[in-house]
Amino acid sequence: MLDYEVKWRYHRDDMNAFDARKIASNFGFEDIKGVHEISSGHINATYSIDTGNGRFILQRVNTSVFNDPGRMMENISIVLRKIPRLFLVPALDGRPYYEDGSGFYRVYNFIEDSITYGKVESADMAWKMGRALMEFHSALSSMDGSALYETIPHFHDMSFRLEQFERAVSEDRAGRAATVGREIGFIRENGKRASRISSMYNGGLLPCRVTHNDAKLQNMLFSRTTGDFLTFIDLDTVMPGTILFDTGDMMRTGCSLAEEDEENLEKVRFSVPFFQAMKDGYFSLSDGMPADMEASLFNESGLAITFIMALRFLTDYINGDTYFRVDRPDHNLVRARNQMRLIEEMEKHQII
Ligand code: ADP
Ligand code: GN1
Ligand code: MG
Repeated sequence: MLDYEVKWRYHRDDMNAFDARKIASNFGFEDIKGVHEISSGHINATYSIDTGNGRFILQRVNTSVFNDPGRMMENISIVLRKIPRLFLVPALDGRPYYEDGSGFYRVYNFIEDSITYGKVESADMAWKMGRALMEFHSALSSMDGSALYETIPHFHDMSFRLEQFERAVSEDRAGRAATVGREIGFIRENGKRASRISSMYNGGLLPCRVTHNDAKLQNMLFSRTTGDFLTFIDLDTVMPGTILFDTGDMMRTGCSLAEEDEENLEKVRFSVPFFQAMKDGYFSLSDGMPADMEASLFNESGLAITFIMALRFLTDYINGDTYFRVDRPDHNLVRARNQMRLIEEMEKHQII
């Protein structure tokens, strides 16, 4: 069986099929009143569990994506000391996770009154996003980036991602490459200019800091009642990086008027007012951060990260959907096209 077929099965059949009640007992929860699947993330399997002591988030970590989850949990434990509201519930043996032959599991407190969004709804919300990201960066700015373990090596390394892409095209394991010639052309035409930030970071021209690396809107929790930002979640990729990886992800997901997988490209428009508000929010708290070089590349970070997502979604489509959770066969292709359109929109508005 081909490797990608095994992973497809993992996503399709097995991904969410763990016995949450049984696993929860290893964290001391015996009286589970309800279990609800949350399927908005693309990587892990997530449930909310209602217990006699309140609600919690139980996750099975995707260990084909995170190869050393024990070390990843060490990173997360360090970072959580600096982040308000979110904490891990230890397993009965005291470790911040439980592991057996069926998988690798962890429990977080459930952030009550929280909501996540697939797209920004107002300039005020965009401002709050910007401010929240700067608060996150500032909270971690005293830490030495290189002290953290790299949970996914080369995660934002554009040359590496372009190599993976070219390999996927030449192997063409799912027989899809011939149907996406236009999209392959887009990647090849724009790869070089979109690589600038990644090359500068690899060349030591940008500070190595502790960054989130998945700072998309859906990984930010807001209050349902006040609309205020509550916390970042999904800390699995917190590791050394440049803050531009995060500002780019914030732009990618916070300035588009459509969700990442909107199929109707007419709806994929870049909001200049949201962008201005987000930027104002980010720079409303400067705190000696970012450095001039980082600040000058803020707009370009939107290109870098939107491009890397177009590239990764298209690569996954060509590989036969081995990585991101998909709900339908063309899901990754739709996402890739959506991101390409967003880049065109950034150009149209002379943001990049
Ligand atoms: P993935 O790595 O698969 O993206 P996430 O950690 O982002 O998984 O979690 C998936 C979803 O679960 C989030 O988008 C959010 O809706 C919800 N979620 C995760 N952690 C919490 C939490 N501590 N409190 C409330 N909701 C949460
Ligand atoms: C994945 O786990 P989730 O859904 O928050 C992915 C990110 C992508 C994002 C695109 C570990 O994030 O890199 O930007 O999908 N996470 C990983 O929505 O690959
Ligand atoms: Mg997530």
